[in-house]
Amino acid sequence: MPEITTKPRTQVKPQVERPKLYKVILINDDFTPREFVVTVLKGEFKLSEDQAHRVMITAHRRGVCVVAVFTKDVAETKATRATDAGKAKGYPLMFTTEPEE
Ligand code: TYC
Repeated sequence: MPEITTKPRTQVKPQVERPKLYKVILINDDFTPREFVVTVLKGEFKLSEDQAHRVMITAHRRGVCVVAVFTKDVAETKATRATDAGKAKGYPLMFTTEPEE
């Protein structure tokens, strides 16, 4: 029996697209104790003591530091939780999110 082969006429779009990623950014302030910033970075972002200290000191010196990159939902949830951890102690500690270029 002869085989009938058909060629697809249209290009099939890939089914999965890479989700857009968002940076979580730590903002410096003059009031939040350094050690508290390090504790929040370790707790919420699972950074090591060394990584957390580097991120904190970079924000302290330069004004801001990228903490990590996540999907939009995860970045926003973590930024909110980390900001709220400071608020709960009366500190103006602030994390924001921003889409990656
Ligand atoms: N600048 C703060 C201080 O001197 C420490 C600090 C660092 C606060 C980084 C916020 O994102 C921050 N106590």
